[in-house]
Amino acid sequence: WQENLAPGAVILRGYATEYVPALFDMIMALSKAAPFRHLRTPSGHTMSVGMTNCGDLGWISDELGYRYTPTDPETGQLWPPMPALLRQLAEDASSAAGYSGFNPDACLINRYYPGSRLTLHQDKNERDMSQPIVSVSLGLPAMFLFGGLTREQTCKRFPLTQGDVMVWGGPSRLNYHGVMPLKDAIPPSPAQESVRYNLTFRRVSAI
Ligand code: MD5
Ligand code: FE
Repeated sequence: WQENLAPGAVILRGYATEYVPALFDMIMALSKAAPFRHLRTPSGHTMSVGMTNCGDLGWISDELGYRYTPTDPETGQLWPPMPALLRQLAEDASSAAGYSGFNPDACLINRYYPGSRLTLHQDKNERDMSQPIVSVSLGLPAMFLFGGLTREQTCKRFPLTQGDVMVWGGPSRLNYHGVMPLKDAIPPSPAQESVRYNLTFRRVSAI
Protein backbone atom coordinates (compact mmCIF):
# COMPACT_ATOMS: atom_id res chain seq x y z
CA TRP A 1 0.00 0.00 0.00
CA GLN A 2 1.30 3.45 -0.95
CA GLU A 3 1.12 6.52 1.23
CA ASN A 4 2.23 9.90 -0.12
CA LEU A 5 3.95 12.07 2.49
CA ALA A 6 4.75 15.00 0.26
CA PRO A 7 5.47 15.58 -3.44
CA GLY A 8 8.14 13.01 -4.31
CA ALA A 9 8.01 11.17 -0.96
CA VAL A 10 6.27 7.81 -0.72
CA ILE A 11 5.96 5.09 1.94
CA LEU A 12 5.49 1.60 0.48
CA ARG A 13 4.00 -0.19 3.49
CA GLY A 14 5.31 -3.73 3.88
CA TYR A 15 7.08 -3.67 0.50
CA ALA A 16 10.11 -5.58 1.91
CA THR A 17 8.20 -7.96 4.21
CA GLU A 18 9.05 -11.14 2.30
CA TYR A 19 12.77 -10.24 2.39
CA VAL A 20 13.00 -9.59 6.16
CA PRO A 21 14.75 -12.87 7.16
CA ALA A 22 17.25 -12.52 4.27
CA LEU A 23 17.88 -8.87 5.16
CA PHE A 24 18.64 -9.76 8.81
CA ASP A 25 21.06 -12.47 7.65
CA MET A 26 22.80 -9.98 5.33
CA ILE A 27 23.14 -7.36 8.06
CA MET A 28 24.73 -9.97 10.36
CA ALA A 29 27.23 -11.02 7.66
CA LEU A 30 28.04 -7.45 6.52
CA SER A 31 28.58 -6.26 10.07
CA LYS A 32 31.13 -9.02 10.65
CA ALA A 33 33.25 -7.60 7.80
CA ALA A 34 32.55 -3.94 8.68
CA PRO A 35 31.42 -3.68 12.32
CA PHE A 36 28.83 -1.16 13.55
CA ARG A 37 30.43 1.87 15.17
CA HIS A 38 29.29 5.10 16.81
CA LEU A 39 30.63 7.97 14.70
CA ARG A 40 31.65 11.38 16.03
CA THR A 41 29.99 14.46 14.61
CA PRO A 42 32.09 17.51 13.64
CA SER A 43 30.74 19.22 16.78
CA GLY A 44 32.23 16.44 18.94
CA HIS A 45 29.12 14.45 19.84
CA THR A 46 29.02 10.67 19.54
CA MET A 47 26.01 9.43 17.58
CA SER A 48 23.64 7.11 19.45
CA VAL A 49 22.86 5.26 16.20
CA GLY A 50 25.42 2.56 15.30
CA MET A 51 26.45 2.66 11.64
CA THR A 52 28.17 0.63 8.96
CA ASN A 53 28.02 0.52 5.16
CA CYS A 54 28.16 -1.67 2.09
CA GLY A 55 28.66 -0.73 -1.54
CA ASP A 56 31.29 1.32 -3.41
CA LEU A 57 30.99 4.24 -0.99
CA GLY A 58 30.16 4.50 2.71
CA TRP A 59 28.95 7.45 4.77
CA ILE A 60 31.17 8.52 7.65
CA SER A 61 31.45 11.43 10.05
CA ASP A 62 34.41 12.63 12.10
CA GLU A 63 35.91 15.89 13.37
CA LEU A 64 36.48 16.97 9.73
CA GLY A 65 32.84 16.63 8.69
CA TYR A 66 30.46 14.28 6.88
CA ARG A 67 31.55 12.51 3.71
CA TYR A 68 31.54 9.30 1.67
CA THR A 69 34.67 7.12 1.50
CA PRO A 70 35.51 3.97 -0.52
CA THR A 71 37.20 2.35 2.50
CA ASP A 72 36.20 1.72 6.10
CA PRO A 73 38.40 3.95 8.28
CA GLU A 74 38.24 1.32 11.08
CA THR A 75 39.75 -1.49 9.00
CA GLY A 76 41.36 0.29 6.01
CA GLN A 77 39.50 -2.20 3.77
CA LEU A 78 36.96 -1.44 1.07
CA TRP A 79 33.39 -1.49 2.36
CA PRO A 80 31.81 -4.92 1.68
CA PRO A 81 30.10 -5.12 -1.74
CA MET A 82 26.37 -4.40 -1.87
CA PRO A 83 24.59 -7.79 -2.07
CA ALA A 84 22.62 -8.20 -5.33
CA LEU A 85 19.35 -8.72 -3.44
CA LEU A 86 19.74 -5.37 -1.67
CA ARG A 87 20.46 -3.53 -4.90
CA GLN A 88 17.47 -5.21 -6.58
CA LEU A 89 15.12 -4.41 -3.71
CA ALA A 90 16.16 -0.74 -3.78
CA GLU A 91 15.78 -0.55 -7.56
CA ASP A 92 12.37 -2.27 -7.52
CA ALA A 93 11.06 -0.04 -4.72
CA SER A 94 12.17 3.12 -6.50
CA SER A 95 10.46 1.97 -9.72
CA ALA A 96 7.28 1.18 -7.76
CA ALA A 97 7.39 4.75 -6.46
CA GLY A 98 7.84 6.17 -9.96
CA TYR A 99 11.63 6.58 -10.23
CA SER A 100 13.10 4.30 -12.86
CA GLY A 101 16.80 3.58 -13.25
CA PHE A 102 17.88 4.01 -9.63
CA ASN A 103 21.51 2.96 -9.47
CA PRO A 104 22.69 3.10 -5.83
CA ASP A 105 26.41 3.01 -5.06
CA ALA A 106 26.08 3.40 -1.27
CA CYS A 107 24.07 1.61 1.42
CA LEU A 108 24.24 3.00 4.95
CA ILE A 109 23.10 0.56 7.64
CA ASN A 110 21.80 2.27 10.78
CA ARG A 111 21.30 0.33 14.04
CA TYR A 112 18.97 1.76 16.69
CA TYR A 113 18.77 0.30 20.19
CA PRO A 114 16.09 1.60 22.58
CA GLY A 115 16.97 5.26 23.25
CA SER A 116 18.90 5.76 19.98
CA ARG A 117 17.74 8.74 17.92
CA LEU A 118 18.63 10.71 14.83
CA THR A 119 18.30 14.46 15.26
CA LEU A 120 16.72 16.60 12.55
CA HIS A 121 19.05 16.91 9.54
CA GLN A 122 19.18 17.15 5.74
CA ASP A 123 20.91 14.61 3.46
CA LYS A 124 23.01 16.82 1.19
CA ASN A 125 26.39 15.07 0.82
CA GLU A 126 25.41 13.29 -2.38
CA ARG A 127 26.65 14.65 -5.68
CA ASP A 128 23.80 13.26 -7.75
CA MET A 129 20.64 14.86 -6.34
CA SER A 130 18.57 13.68 -9.33
CA GLN A 131 18.33 10.14 -7.93
CA PRO A 132 16.03 9.25 -5.04
CA ILE A 133 16.96 7.83 -1.64
CA VAL A 134 15.40 4.50 -0.65
CA SER A 135 15.12 3.50 2.99
CA VAL A 136 14.06 0.09 4.41
CA SER A 137 12.90 -0.40 8.03
CA LEU A 138 13.53 -3.63 9.97
CA GLY A 139 12.94 -4.76 13.54
CA LEU A 140 11.36 -2.48 16.15
CA PRO A 141 8.97 0.28 15.03
CA ALA A 142 10.15 3.90 15.02
CA MET A 143 8.55 7.33 14.83
CA PHE A 144 9.89 9.18 11.81
CA LEU A 145 9.95 13.00 11.75
CA PHE A 146 9.41 14.67 8.41
CA GLY A 147 9.95 18.41 8.25
CA GLY A 148 10.28 20.98 5.52
CA LEU A 149 13.13 22.72 3.73
CA THR A 150 13.99 24.79 6.80
CA ARG A 151 14.76 23.47 10.30
CA GLU A 152 11.99 25.65 11.75
CA GLN A 153 9.10 24.09 9.81
CA THR A 154 6.93 21.86 12.00
CA CYS A 155 7.45 18.13 11.51
CA LYS A 156 4.86 15.53 10.64
CA ARG A 157 5.25 12.18 12.41
CA PHE A 158 5.00 8.85 10.65
CA PRO A 159 5.26 5.46 12.35
CA LEU A 160 7.55 3.08 10.46
CA THR A 161 7.36 -0.66 10.98
CA GLN A 162 9.30 -3.67 9.80
CA GLY A 163 9.14 -4.13 6.02
CA ASP A 164 8.18 -0.51 5.26
CA VAL A 165 10.14 1.11 2.44
CA MET A 166 10.33 4.88 1.91
CA VAL A 167 11.34 6.51 -1.34
CA TRP A 168 12.42 10.17 -1.31
CA GLY A 169 12.89 11.93 -4.60
CA GLY A 170 12.47 15.17 -6.42
CA PRO A 171 11.13 17.98 -4.25
CA SER A 172 11.45 16.02 -0.94
CA ARG A 173 15.06 15.02 -1.40
CA LEU A 174 16.35 17.85 0.80
CA ASN A 175 13.64 17.96 3.49
CA TYR A 176 14.69 17.96 7.13
CA HIS A 177 14.01 14.64 8.84
CA GLY A 178 14.94 12.57 11.87
CA VAL A 179 13.97 9.63 14.07
CA MET A 180 12.52 9.98 17.61
CA PRO A 181 14.30 8.10 20.42
CA LEU A 182 13.50 4.41 19.85
CA LYS A 183 11.05 2.99 22.35
CA ASP A 184 11.66 -0.47 23.73
CA ALA A 185 9.01 -2.89 22.51
CA ILE A 186 8.40 -6.53 21.73
CA PRO A 187 10.24 -7.31 18.45
CA PRO A 188 7.97 -8.19 15.47
CA SER A 189 9.49 -11.69 15.33
CA PRO A 190 10.00 -13.26 18.77
CA ALA A 191 13.54 -14.45 17.95
CA GLN A 192 14.78 -10.93 17.21
CA GLU A 193 16.58 -8.78 19.77
CA SER A 194 15.23 -5.32 20.68
CA VAL A 195 16.73 -3.39 17.81
CA ARG A 196 15.75 -1.44 14.71
CA TYR A 197 17.80 -1.45 11.53
CA ASN A 198 17.41 0.95 8.64
CA LEU A 199 19.04 0.44 5.25
CA THR A 200 19.48 3.66 3.28
CA PHE A 201 20.37 3.38 -0.41
CA ARG A 202 21.84 6.34 -2.25
CA ARG A 203 23.52 7.36 -5.49
CA VAL A 204 26.49 9.37 -4.34
CA SER A 205 28.84 9.76 -7.34
CA ALA A 206 27.71 11.36 -10.56
CA ILE A 207 27.10 8.87 -13.36
C1 MD5 B 1 16.56 6.20 9.28
N1 MD5 B 1 18.08 7.56 8.03
O1 MD5 B 1 15.44 5.82 9.57
C2 MD5 B 1 16.69 7.31 8.25
C3 MD5 B 1 16.02 6.88 7.00
C4 MD5 B 1 19.99 8.91 7.42
C5 MD5 B 1 18.54 8.79 7.75
O2 MD5 B 1 17.86 9.79 7.73
O3 MD5 B 1 20.42 9.97 6.95
O4 MD5 B 1 20.71 7.89 7.62
S1 MD5 B 1 16.40 7.82 5.51
C6 MD5 B 1 15.16 9.08 5.51
C7 MD5 B 1 15.26 10.21 4.48
C8 MD5 B 1 16.23 10.24 3.51
C9 MD5 B 1 16.26 11.30 2.58
C10 MD5 B 1 15.33 12.33 2.61
C11 MD5 B 1 14.39 12.29 3.60
C12 MD5 B 1 14.35 11.26 4.55
N2 MD5 B 1 13.45 13.31 3.68
O5 MD5 B 1 13.36 14.16 2.78
O6 MD5 B 1 12.71 13.37 4.70
O7 MD5 B 1 17.61 5.73 9.79
FE1 FE C 1 18.90 11.35 6.64
